[in-house]
Parts: sequence; C-alpha cells; structure tokens
Amino acid sequence: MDEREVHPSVAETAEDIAEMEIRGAATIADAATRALEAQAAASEAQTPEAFESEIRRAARRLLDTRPTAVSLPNSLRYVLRRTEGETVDALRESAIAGAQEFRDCLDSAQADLGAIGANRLRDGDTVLFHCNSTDVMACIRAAREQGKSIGAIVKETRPRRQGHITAKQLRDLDVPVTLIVDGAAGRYLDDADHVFVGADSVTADGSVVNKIGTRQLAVTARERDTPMVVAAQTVKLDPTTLTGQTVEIEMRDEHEVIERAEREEIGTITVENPAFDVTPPRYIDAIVTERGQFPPESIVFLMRELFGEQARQPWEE
Ligand code: RUB
Repeated sequence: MDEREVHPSVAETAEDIAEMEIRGAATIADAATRALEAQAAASEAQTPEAFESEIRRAARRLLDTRPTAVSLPNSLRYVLRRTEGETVDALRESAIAGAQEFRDCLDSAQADLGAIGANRLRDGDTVLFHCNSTDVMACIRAAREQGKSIGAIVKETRPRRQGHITAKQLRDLDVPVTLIVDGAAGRYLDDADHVFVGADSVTADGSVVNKIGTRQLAVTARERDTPMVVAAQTVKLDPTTLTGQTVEIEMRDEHEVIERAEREEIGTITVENPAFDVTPPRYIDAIVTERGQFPPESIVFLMRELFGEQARQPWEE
C-alpha cells in the first residue's frame, strides 16, 4: 500500500460519514471502529512502525470527516490505545480485538441506558422527538418491551429530515406517530409528557450539543414545564471540555437548506447551515446514561470519576 493511502473501507466509511450516509453519533463511532478493523486486518506492513503509521493515518482520515460528535475521536482513541505489541501480528490482533471490544461496550451501554430511560416513561405517555437518536430509540424500545403504550410527536428536523427516520422506527415499534414541521413544536408540546433527544457531545458543565433546533425546543419545553430528557451513553461525554476546550459546531453546505436553482435566483444573500447547537444545562431535566440518570450540572462528577486526572476514557479500564 502506498504510504499516503488508506484501506478502501476506511476511505468509503470516511466518505459516508462526511456525506451523512452514516450518521448519528453512536453509529458513526461503530462504523469508524469497523473501518479501523478492516485497515488492521488487511495491513501488509512489514514492520511494527509501518503498521502503526498506517493505522494512525486511517484514524486521521476518519477523524477529519465531521467535527462535532465526540463519539468519533473517543472510539478512535479507544482502538489506538489498545493497539500494542512488538510484532505486526500482535499489533494487528490487538487492534482488531480493541475495535470489537469497543462495539460490544457500545451495544451493552445502549441497552443499559435504554432500560434506565424507559423507567421515566409511564404507560400511555406521549413523547416529543427531535432528529433521530439510537440512544433515544433504545429507551422507547425498552418501554415497549415492558408493555407500555407510548404516543409520539415527531419533528421533521430540517434540513435533513432525520425525523422521518424516527417516525419509521417508531412505527415499527407499533408506536402511533404524529409528524409535524419544526415550527409546530410549541403548539404540540402541550400534548407531550416528555421531550427525548440524543446528544453528539456532552460538556463538563452539562451542556448538550445536539441537532440544530434542540436548544429552541428545550427553551420552549421549559416554559411549558415539559421535562427535557437527553439520552446519551458515556461515549458522548467530551473529556477535553474538562480542561476548558469547546466543542466545534459543524457548518454544512448551504444546498442542504436551499435548492441550487432557487439559490441562484435569490443571489447575494448569506445562507448558513449549522448542524448542531448547544443547550445549556438549565433547560435540561436529566441526562440518561448507562451509569444512571444525572441532573446535567452533576455530569462533571461522573466525568471526573470516569476520565480521572489524565482525562482517560471510561472504556479505557
Ligand atoms: C444526529 C443527532 C443525534 C445524535 C445522537 O445528527 O444529532 O441526536 O447524534 O444520536 P446527524 P445517537 O444526523 O447530523 O448525525 O443516539 O444515535 O448516537
């Protein structure tokens, strides 16, 4: 392999993440570790140094796709830290084992989180949804498995309409769905017992970075006293925010917002398309993780416990 090249699976996965064929923080992390695994398995490196530089190059390519979901660097770091050994074979085996172990952790964390989130839901409750989150869906699936009947109001979530994915997944769980445009959320909050959203990153002060529109929804939900619940496995906790770093908000192409022909006709206006926003902790009632549910202001204690002095990851033990 040419020294600037990555395995085709890595290149394809990176492309799919950037184009949002693979999307959602947990799914992105899962796919990234599969790509690293493919890179490791196919490596023809002759020396341990060559292997390590290949795998780091692959991780860098994956990291350079989307900047906001911390699950991506967290997943890559998990695999890289476990890639160790004196020989190419030992390095390969440890990288593959690390990637597989990460995905096992991801799956079991999501199942545990789902069981905790489901406890918040009573039989007959209606939930309002924004975007599409596998962590949120784990809560609803667990509630359905407990035999609870749940109603759903789903915001379409412009510009990419991930609400349609949520609507289909809820339909498949036999949850009756009402799909609404984003601007109708205020009106429909009166019919909702909870708002459930996922997270791309959770910062040390308990702020939640999630799909654009989450903050506006949270503020309106607070005004109506509708509890705002964030379902986020600990892989969404951003260790760098413990030492003061901020989360970069991805700005996406303007053509997701406005069609090309219309854009040309309108001419010299500015179109902006931030993919995420930051909801301050005062608008959030609970962050549900696989380690239990937390008031957002106390998430820093969980982060300190998990990451310790060196900002180590919880899945690093
Ligand atoms: C997806 C999004 C989701 C989180 C959590 O944004 O904001 O709420 O990623 O998802 P996009 P999950 O569609 O731009 O990737 O719970 O599946 O990790």
